[in-house]
Amino acid sequence: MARTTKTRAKRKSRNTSKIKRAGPPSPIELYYWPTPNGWKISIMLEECRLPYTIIPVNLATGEQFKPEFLAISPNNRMPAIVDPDGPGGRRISIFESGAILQYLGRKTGRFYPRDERGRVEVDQWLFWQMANLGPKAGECHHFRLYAAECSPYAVERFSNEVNRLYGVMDRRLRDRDYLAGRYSIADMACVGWARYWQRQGQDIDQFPHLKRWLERVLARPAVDRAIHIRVDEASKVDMQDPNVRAVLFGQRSRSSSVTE
Ligand SMILES: N[C@@H](CCC(=O)N[C@@H](CS)C(=O)NCC(=O)O)C(=O)O
Repeated sequence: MARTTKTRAKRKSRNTSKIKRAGPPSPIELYYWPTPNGWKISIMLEECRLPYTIIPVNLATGEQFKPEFLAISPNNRMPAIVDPDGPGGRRISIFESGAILQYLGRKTGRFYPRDERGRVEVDQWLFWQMANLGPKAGECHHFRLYAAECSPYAVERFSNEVNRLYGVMDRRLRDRDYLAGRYSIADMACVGWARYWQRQGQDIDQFPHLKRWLERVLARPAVDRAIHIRVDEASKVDMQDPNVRAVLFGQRSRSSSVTE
């Protein structure tokens, strides 16, 4: 896998020359491709100013199926991270963007409240994204943009679901700036999907509170940096290329124990 390095400078430390300091934190390895799920983690890393290295996982050529990637992400999906300074000072690997966000929130104490009530608020909206907005918007993109044949039923079904979910968000945001009150990992999980409302056949003006939230979150410098990380190979992908489509669509179990 190609490796691009993007390491944030360590923040200035106070002058404590007599105190022996540990070295700079080892960069977190982010297995990444520029999609709404990948952005969740690049946003959190940028917001926390954690040092990290991007390891592109070229989904178009099937790098998600390489044994070394499956060893850390058995569902053949990115994002995944490896933190060399995990619990107990030992390396840890994590897959599933929601689990990664919670881990980074606990590790840094940022964007994920410590008090139980605050944490439950964030968890509800994070899980809502993982179980609803992400999967439904993903299918919406698939049937509207990538499906080989137009399936009006599927397009209507998933466009309606996204519309319903945007209505849920809009109501939630009527009397608060962010999904869980303060800006949190729940907002980071949702913004990459919501910014594609046009691709999902939606009219953002139907959702004024969601629209303002989207503008607010996208205006954050860390979010702007995170969603514009350039991965050269990704900009060359042609989703109409039969080889790419063969990798991405129609995946079935690859377990050797499965017989057809
Ligand atoms: N629930 C997973 C979903 C991740 C996911 O669907 N990633 C997509 C890109 S957005 C992927 O890696 N696709 C690879 C493939 O379809 O083979 C998460 O949130 O981490």
